[in-house]
Amino acid sequence: MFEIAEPHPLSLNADPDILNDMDSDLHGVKRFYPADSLKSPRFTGPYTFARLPHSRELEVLDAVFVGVPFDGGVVFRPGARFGPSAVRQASLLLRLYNPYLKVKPFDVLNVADYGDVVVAPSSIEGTYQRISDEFNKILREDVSPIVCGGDHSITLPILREVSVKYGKIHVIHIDAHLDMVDSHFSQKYTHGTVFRRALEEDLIETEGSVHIGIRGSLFSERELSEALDLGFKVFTMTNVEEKGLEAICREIKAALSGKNTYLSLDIDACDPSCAPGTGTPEIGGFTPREILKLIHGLSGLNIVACDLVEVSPPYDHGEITAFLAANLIFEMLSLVALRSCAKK
Ligand SMILES: [Mn+2]
Repeated sequence: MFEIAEPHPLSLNADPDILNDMDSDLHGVKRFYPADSLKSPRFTGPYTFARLPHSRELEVLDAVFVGVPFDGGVVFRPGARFGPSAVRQASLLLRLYNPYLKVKPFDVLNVADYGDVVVAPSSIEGTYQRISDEFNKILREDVSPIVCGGDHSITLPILREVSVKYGKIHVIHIDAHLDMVDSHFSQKYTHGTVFRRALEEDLIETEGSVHIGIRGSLFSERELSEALDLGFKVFTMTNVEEKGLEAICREIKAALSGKNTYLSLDIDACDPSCAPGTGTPEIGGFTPREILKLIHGLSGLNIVACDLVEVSPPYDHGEITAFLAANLIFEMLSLVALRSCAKK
């Protein structure tokens, strides 16, 4: 069984009269809440994540949802530039309480939708500069970014800024792929090279860092062993099947307890039957129940920032990928909220 924390008193302390007001005042502190869907229908805009207010007032915020609509790093199917808008749209049904993790994230954290980074669609270098500038601002104000991509190449400049703030960072990388290729078509910066570049730039503390969900055909018989040589622990889907998620989560938690950790979730970790809208689908992935179990199994870790990447709406069907992604981002936000509870 997982150890899931009892509700923290801070997670349950909102005044019910002001709960849900978009821009309330609680004991003189400006508070942000999702719009009340009992007062205004969910499909009335503007469309922000979970119907939160749009704000860049970093000085009063604890966490922000940030869209990074860039897909210039893909090597196969594009479309992830439309990920943030589809995820916002699919997030309109999110409510206030997380019963799995027993936390009300919007009571614990002042959260707003920061809007999108203004990327440069034709330039990965230009986009990286803009991502760095924006995340430098966010992190400098002690605000936790909850990021929605975009393809996986956006994670590198975010990791650069996270390591400026926290030093070398531990990474939990949930993905069908290792994303440790040296280059694609002689290009060093793609969505498949991101963790190799991050290691070369000395951004990641490899001891305790993990790739989980790895599966599918590989570039060579050495790809997996080379990744292991670079220092991450690897849990393939076969390992998941044999060991079980509970044992794996226990192992990850034992290694990363108390350590500053970045959580990066590529939606292609999930099976194409429940997440078809992505750039590089691989069969045999996590079901929604399994990915929830994995995320809940990480509760209690010191997650300082996180991303969910590679949602490609043009390849989605009936918004199923976007709905899955929106809900997984709510779970990740809840992990960040629990970290904040533990610190108070
Ligand atoms: Mn990836």
